[in-house]
Amino acid sequence: MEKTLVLIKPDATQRGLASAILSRLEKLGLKMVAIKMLHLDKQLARQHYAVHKDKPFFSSLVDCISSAPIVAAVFEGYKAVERAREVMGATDPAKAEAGTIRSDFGVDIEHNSVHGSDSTETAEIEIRLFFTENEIFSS
Ligand code: IDP
Ligand code: MG
Repeated sequence: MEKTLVLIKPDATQRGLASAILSRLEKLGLKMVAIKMLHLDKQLARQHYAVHKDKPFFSSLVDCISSAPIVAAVFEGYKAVERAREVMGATDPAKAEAGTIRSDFGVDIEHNSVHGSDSTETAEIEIRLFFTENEIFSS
């Protein structure tokens, strides 16, 4: 079954939005098969966002995601990657469709409340960064 990594970013955990965001993903019919709260160190933050290492916002992004605890979760289901990103909305909350997580909860393009893997290949790599095999309760 297809899996995707979801991160609830510091801006959202700090405003008490974690359960509301998890609930939106569950309402899609996606099944939560792993979850943990953790405070990312800069090294793991840099690894997770390695694809953006040459972007001007990279160091600010790393600071941001490691500024407070996050919730990491794995969701599983039909087209999990695409459907999770759909309900998250566009990267910039100002451009995200109404009713999406980022439109409703995001603050700005950097503090946009959630991360979702962008392909099944990326999902596999990202899930391995955050979870061991026996932390995933996949059917
Ligand atoms: P995504 O999260 O929608 O996949 P990406 O382009 O992969 O978007 O960017 C990763 C994260 O980097 C975004 O979620 C956002 O937090 C941050 N980001 C993206 N573009 C900008 C920008 O132009 N300025 C500041 N932060 C940005
Ligand atoms: Mg991305």
